[in-house]
Amino acid sequence: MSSMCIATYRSYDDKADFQKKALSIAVGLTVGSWTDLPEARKAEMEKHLGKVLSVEEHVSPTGERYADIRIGYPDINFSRDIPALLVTIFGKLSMDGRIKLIDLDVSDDFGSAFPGPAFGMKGVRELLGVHDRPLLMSIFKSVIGHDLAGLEDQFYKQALGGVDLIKDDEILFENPLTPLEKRVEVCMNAAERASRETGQKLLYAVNLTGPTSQLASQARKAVAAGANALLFNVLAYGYDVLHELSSDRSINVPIAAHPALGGAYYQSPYYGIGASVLFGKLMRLAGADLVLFPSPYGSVVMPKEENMAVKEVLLAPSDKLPASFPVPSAGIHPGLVPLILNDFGTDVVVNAGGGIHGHPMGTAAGGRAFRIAIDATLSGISLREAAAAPGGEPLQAAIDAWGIKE
Ligand code: 1AE
Repeated sequence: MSSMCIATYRSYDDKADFQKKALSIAVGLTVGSWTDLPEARKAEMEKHLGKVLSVEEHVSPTGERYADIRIGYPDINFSRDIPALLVTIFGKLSMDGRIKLIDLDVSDDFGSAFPGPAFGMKGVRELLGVHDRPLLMSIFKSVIGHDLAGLEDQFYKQALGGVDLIKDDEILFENPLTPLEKRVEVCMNAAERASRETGQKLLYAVNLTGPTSQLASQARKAVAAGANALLFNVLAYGYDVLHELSSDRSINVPIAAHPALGGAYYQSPYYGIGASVLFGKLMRLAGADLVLFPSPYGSVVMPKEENMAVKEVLLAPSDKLPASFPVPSAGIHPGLVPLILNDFGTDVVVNAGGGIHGHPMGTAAGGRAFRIAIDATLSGISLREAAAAPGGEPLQAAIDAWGIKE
């Protein structure tokens, strides 16, 4: 059999003949029509024809009929780029009734066009010199309308708390008060000052924004100004843009993929693209070094099963693609650290904005509270015990503010 990419769909339908439906997808998204073709033409077209690999029918706990349908798409039908693949397997079909793309396996041949993350989890750890614990990321909050001095001050306070990475808020775009290169300069300056105090290295993921045609040159400007990481709103631009940026050797810094717009794709059980494909397979294939997505515990919630599926995909051992760092995010506070570490182990970036800046003792104490919570959890010590120990005040204040989720 020729090399194929395999898409798995979940189709809900009260009455459909799912075998027939599967066949119509396999034919309709490849050769268009089959039974009407003369025999000689069929022989020529066979190599382009999609294959129904399996159809598993089920009834949901609420009594709804659905089927999981696997279709193989011959690689010969599309070029080696993610837009071509997505349009083939889920272009028109995505609008054709209750059907969701829940899994995707690309062939070795298709995958060979994608080196994946340039740094990946291992490379990010190497840049920071941290190999044995989860990383901590802090998010700028209150960025719009602030000037450079305001951002520098915010950055310094975050860095003093012992965070490993600081990312721009995803809603900070090019603006006259804090233009990209100036922002990088002042923030990297603050990073250096804080480093002298903490002894820690730090990555600053500056938000890469603007028209697609200018992204690569903006990224190069950011790197030339000293940026050592980028944040990128991947779904607003498309996976192919991430792929272009991550495989551009002149943009030699890790890229953190922000999940903005993701809810429009993955949240419905009936429509869209499953979280493990959206934030997992496609982000890793396209080269995201770190991938942000909601956790099961914070303010924006993703069901635990989906969350763990994203994790598995990002971290799955592979001799072809480096692992991407999972970054469960949104509404994270120190009282959630044991749950997150229980789910992810040490291969995770704990990421918080409000949970750091909103700390009752201030931003730097917010970072410290997280670091104490992470160290305690790794040592098997409860948060309450760690908070009561000498130096545990920042954690105690965080627990008083936000509690501990069991
Ligand atoms: C899912 C993305 C989370 C994010 O980007 C963000 O800004 C979170 O902020 P907090 O931690 O909820 O304040």
